[in-house]
Amino acid sequence: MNKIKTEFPLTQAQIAHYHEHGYVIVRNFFAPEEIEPLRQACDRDRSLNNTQSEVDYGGIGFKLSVWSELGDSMLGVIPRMARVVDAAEALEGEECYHWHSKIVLKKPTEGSVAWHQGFGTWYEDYCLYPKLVSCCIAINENTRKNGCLQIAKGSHHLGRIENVMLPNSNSSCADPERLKIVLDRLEIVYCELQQGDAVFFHANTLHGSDLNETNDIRVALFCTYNVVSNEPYNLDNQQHHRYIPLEKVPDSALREKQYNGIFETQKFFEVETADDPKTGVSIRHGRTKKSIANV
Ligand SMILES: O=C(O)CCC(=O)C(=O)O
Ligand SMILES: [Fe+2]
Repeated sequence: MNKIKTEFPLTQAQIAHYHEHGYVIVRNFFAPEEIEPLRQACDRDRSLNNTQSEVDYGGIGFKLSVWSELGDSMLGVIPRMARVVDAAEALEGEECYHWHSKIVLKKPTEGSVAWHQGFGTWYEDYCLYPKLVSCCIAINENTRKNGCLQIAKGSHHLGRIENVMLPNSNSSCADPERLKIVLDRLEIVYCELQQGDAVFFHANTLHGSDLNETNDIRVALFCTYNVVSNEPYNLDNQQHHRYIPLEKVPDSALREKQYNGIFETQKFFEVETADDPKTGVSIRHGRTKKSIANV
């Protein structure tokens, strides 16, 4: 058993908010100085060591770097930190394992993300239940102006919405007809976050974001966890989604610089570009699918 426990557990009120609304914002989840080395590395190398895949919605889209193996780079350490893992397990009420993590770095004028649910595609990855939770950590300030994450409040109660391919795109999104009604009826929450703030959201929570209209980058790190009992019932072509016990690290890991480099040594998923769909393997999942870009 892993004895490491967080010093900063979620409160009962935060857990209740998540269950009622499908998300919860946790201010100061990380101290800015814990996260600052990652922000600087992203700013220095905006291609993240050439690891970004492109999601193309017919001209405007966004770029993301995805990984599932967790080593001792900063990107391997953050998803294993006690405060993140314990929060995921408190929200799910079960042992969790790492599904994948990704960095979405929006340069100026980049980065519109069409509305979707994570479970829209994790269902296609043969997960039976929407028992996955994502933690979005603001690596720099995420604002309305630079295209922060948006969430449709309470949308996790809708259940799974069919995912459809968008025309002239390598990506899918939630069924536009249903989506229009849903977005008319539900409140849209702009998750404006300071560096180090985080938002946890449910696999069925509809989310998306707008373009970055500032002259600076917008960087968010997403860590996604699945519950152990919800491991895909078919792991063909997605061995990286199998259950591997998490090796948690203490909350002090970043403060004490217990990591080896930022992302230089991190192993990422293979890069795919919008006009090079290769074998039809999803850039976000390594899944054998026609769409290369599902979340
Ligand atoms: O970075 C964002 O604004 C949202 C990205 C997202 O939802 C995804 O990559 O699945
Ligand atoms: Fe997403």
